[in-house]
Formats: sequence, C-alpha cells, structure tokens
Amino acid sequence: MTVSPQPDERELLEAFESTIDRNDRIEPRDWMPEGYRKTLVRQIAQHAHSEIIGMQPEGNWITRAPSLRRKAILLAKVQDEAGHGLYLYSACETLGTSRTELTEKLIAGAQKYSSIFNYPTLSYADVGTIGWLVDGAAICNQVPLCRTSFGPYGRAMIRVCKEESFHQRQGYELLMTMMRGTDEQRAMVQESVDRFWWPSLMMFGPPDDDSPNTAQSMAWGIKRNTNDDLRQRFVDMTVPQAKALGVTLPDPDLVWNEERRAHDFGTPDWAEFQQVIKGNGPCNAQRIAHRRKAHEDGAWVREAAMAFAARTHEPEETTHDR
Ligand code: BYC
Repeated sequence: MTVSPQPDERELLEAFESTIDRNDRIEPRDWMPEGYRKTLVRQIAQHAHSEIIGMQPEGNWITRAPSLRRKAILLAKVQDEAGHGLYLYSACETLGTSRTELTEKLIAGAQKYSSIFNYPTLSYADVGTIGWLVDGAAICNQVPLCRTSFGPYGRAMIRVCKEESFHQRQGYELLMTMMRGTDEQRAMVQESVDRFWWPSLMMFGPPDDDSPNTAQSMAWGIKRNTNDDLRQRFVDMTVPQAKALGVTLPDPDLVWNEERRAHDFGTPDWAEFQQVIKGNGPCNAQRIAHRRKAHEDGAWVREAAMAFAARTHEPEETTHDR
C-alpha cells in the first residue's frame, strides 16, 4: 500500500485562504487555522447561549399572556428560540466542542451571551418590543451571517433568519394592536420602547474602533459587516417602522442626514454595555442561576435518554421481551 505524503501546513493554509478568497465554504472536514476554529467556537457558542438565555425574558410572560391566542404565539416563539440554540450548538459540535462543555462554561459564567437578555421584562408590551426591536436587530445581524465562511454556521442561519422574521412581525403586530387600543396601552408600548431602544443598539457590539475581533473575523469571512455598519442599517430600517407605529424613539439626536443618506443618532452608554457584558447587568445573576437550575433539574431526563439509547442499541435477542 502506498501512503500519500501529508501536505505541509503552508499548503494547507494556502488551500484554506484560497477557499476564503473564492467565497466558498469551509466545512468541518477541512483543515483550518486554530485561530479560525477558536473564533468560530467563541462566536457560535455566544450566539447559541443567547438563544437559550433569550428564552427567559419572554418565557417570564407565558403564564400571564392576555389571551389564549397570545399565549399560543408566545409559547411557539420561545420554543423556536430553543431550536435555534440547538442548531447552533450542533454547528459548534462540528468544530469539536461538545454542547455539554459549552453549557458548563455558560453556567460557570465563563462564556458570554447577548447583553440584551440581561434586561428585565416588566410588562406584556415588552414581548412585542422584543419581537420588533430585538428580533429586528438579530435579523440585521444574522442575514449577512447566512453567507459566513463556515458551512454549518451559515446553513443554521438560513433557517434561523426565516423564523426570526416571523418573530419580528408577530412583535410588531402585537405592538400595533396595543397602539390601536387605549391610552394606557399606548403608554405601555412607549415605556417599553424607551427601555429597549438603547440596549437593542448595543446588541451589535462595541463601536468598530473598540472591537478587537472585527478585523480578523472580516478577513476570515466569519463576519460580513462591521458592528457600526449593521447598527446603522438597523436604525435606518427601524425609524419608518416607529413612525408607522406611532412611537417615539428616545434619542434627541436621531435625525435624517441627507448628505449621508442615513440617520445620525446618539451614542449608546458604552460604560453600561461594558458592565453588562462583565456580568453586572440588572439580570445577569438571575439569568445564569435560572439556567443552572434548569440544567440540574434536567439531569434525570438526560440520564433516562442515555439509558434508553443504550437499551435500544442492545442486540435484538436480549431486548425482545421488554
Ligand atoms: N453582548 O470584538 P467584538 C437573538 C463581546 S440572539 C455580549 O465586536 P465580535 C435572539 C464580544 O463577544 C442574539 N457580548 O466581538 C434570541 C467580545 O468579547 P470576547 C445573539 C458582546 O464577536 C432570543 C467583545 O464584546 N446574536 O437574536 O467580533 C430571542 C468585543 O466585541 C456583545 C449573535 O450572537 C453583546 N451585544 O462581534 C430573540 C450574533 N457584543 O468574546 C432574539 C452572532 C460584543 O472577545 N454574533 N460582545 O470575550 C456576532 O455577530 C458577533 O459576535 C457580535 C460581536 C457582533 C455580537
């Protein structure tokens, strides 16, 4: 038997770079630089954790939905987020990092998740605002990620984006219904938008000048746009929607700039953002404690599933009399 010579690292790197340059996908079986793998695991894990932790703020209102219809919609939406988390953990597993390891890191506070989910949901209007603004921001960020250079991540994003668009529309429809209601309902919507506007802008990450990862992630085709570009796109997309809804976005500096053909807007409180991502936001401790408890309470389900799987894989003659 002849053994073909192993390509050396330089050849492998050249092959990797030419795949990136051609805008083709890197697949799990392909060689990749360790830094590329590490960056993907960091971003995809953070993304997966965000979907799972993101179930909590809205899940908080399932038992208090104002009608059976709203309850059914909310239940389905929160379940979709669980599904998104699972696609993303699966994408991470193709890079050699198990979901168990990632979950342990999350509940130990060793990995991040989106800052937005560390803010409380104080009224039912927040369910609509999260759909409109938070899912809206998520779509702006995630549509370009459908073209990310790593195959399993991009393919997961295609499915996630379809569902997120639906989520955004249900949020907008809920807010529109409330805006057509009483003065009190309109005030609830405005109060909710006032609380979520700035944290939604923070979802896109720090300004480009303070973003340590953007340049390399763009060079590798992991990110397709910078944080500031996507934030701008989100503001421009949201302003006419706010107008149609009849709410005011809480930014006195928000104004159309004819020269740039885009909106100028104020600066988010980046000191607050840094505190939130360090674990000191209003709900960080509560979110992690809740996730840890759910993980511990679910131990018996995992054990039962493993035992069942082991039994179903036993040879036929030892299991026929079950
Ligand atoms: N929150 O160099 P940068 C959803 C971290 S789920 C927390 O710009 P990067 C939804 C960043 O990780 C939404 N941390 O980083 C779910 C880095 O720290 P490390 C989640 C943040 O990665 C349920 C440091 O700050 N979406 O939509 O190039 C219901 C420096 O930042 C945040 C995704 O995860 C933040 N907002 O760019 C409803 C999308 N921003 O890791 C909705 C995928 C930054 O070096 N992720 N950090 O310690 C991305 O596109 C990019 O990771 C980001 C950040 C744009 C978020």
